[in-house]
Amino acid sequence: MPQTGDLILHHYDEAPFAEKVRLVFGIKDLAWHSVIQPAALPKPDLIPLTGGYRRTPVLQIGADIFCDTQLIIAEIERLYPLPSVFPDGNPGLALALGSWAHGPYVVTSVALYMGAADPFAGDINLPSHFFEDRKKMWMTQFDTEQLKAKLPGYRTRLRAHTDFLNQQLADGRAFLTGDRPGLVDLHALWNPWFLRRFAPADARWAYDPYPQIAAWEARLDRIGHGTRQEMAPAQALDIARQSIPLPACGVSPDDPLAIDAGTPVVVTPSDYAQVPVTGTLVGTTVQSVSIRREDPRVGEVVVHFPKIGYEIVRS
Ligand SMILES: N[C@@H](CCC(=O)N[C@@H](CS)C(=O)NCC(=O)O)C(=O)O
Repeated sequence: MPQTGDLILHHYDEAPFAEKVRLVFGIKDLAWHSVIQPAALPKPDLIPLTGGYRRTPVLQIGADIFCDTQLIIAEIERLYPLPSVFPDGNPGLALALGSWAHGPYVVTSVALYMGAADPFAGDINLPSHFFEDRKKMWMTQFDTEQLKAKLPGYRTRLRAHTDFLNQQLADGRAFLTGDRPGLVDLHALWNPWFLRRFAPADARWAYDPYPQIAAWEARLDRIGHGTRQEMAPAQALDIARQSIPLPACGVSPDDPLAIDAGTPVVVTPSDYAQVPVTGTLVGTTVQSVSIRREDPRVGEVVVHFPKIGYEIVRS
């Protein structure tokens, strides 16, 4: 039976951003509930929780909904600090590296996949409208129709990004920041994990020359995902409905946002999948923003977003 405070991850198995969180569960040896959501729109069992945010993964704890791996991983680290995802004691650097990972690094591999002659070359289970869905979703980063001529540029940049990994692994260390795995590894794993599944030929080209990368990937793979238990989407929605969101942390009067608690606001990703989410501002921290929403299926929920990568304006 699920308990109050249980970790419920909305994801799908092929999602590389979700793999980051699954590996955090593995590093911390946590038990969690897995709710499989569609890989492409529509997502009728996710949107009642998020109010429109469609990206994967989303973490649910009762009626609190955490969007974006930046915030999801920070929240898991706060709740379960040991073993830390900052094993070398550099949390600020590891978190800041998210802006590299979620920006130029990820976009490079996604462009290679989207621009491939056969974008379904991998042996993965995706809906038939996946590619069309992603074309629209990535429109703010690149025009898929124009990608072919740009692939050499993306390839040469991928090699430059990969060189960062090789520089870290050059002294024979097991993980990127030392002998224990952490968030920096999870940021860097994104591209090889994604390309090996979605564009195997590009992955072979990119990583076969570097056996140290394959050995590092295998070490990360051995961490596993903690203890996963499947949950039906309807059960997760019922849990949200039966739960009360945790008390809001309030809005600091010196937050440069200068929006009072109780004000209707809209929060929108600023990079891609720019679907606005409307709610009432109930809290901000230096890193996050929280809004309360009502939904006929799940009742009152509080949705939490990181500030970095999101636009917050009065509605
Ligand atoms: N910045 C977000 C990015 C998440 C993201 O782009 N996830 C991909 C899947 S791995 C996605 O949402 N694709 C569209 C979808 O699942 O609907 C995060 O860190 O969570």
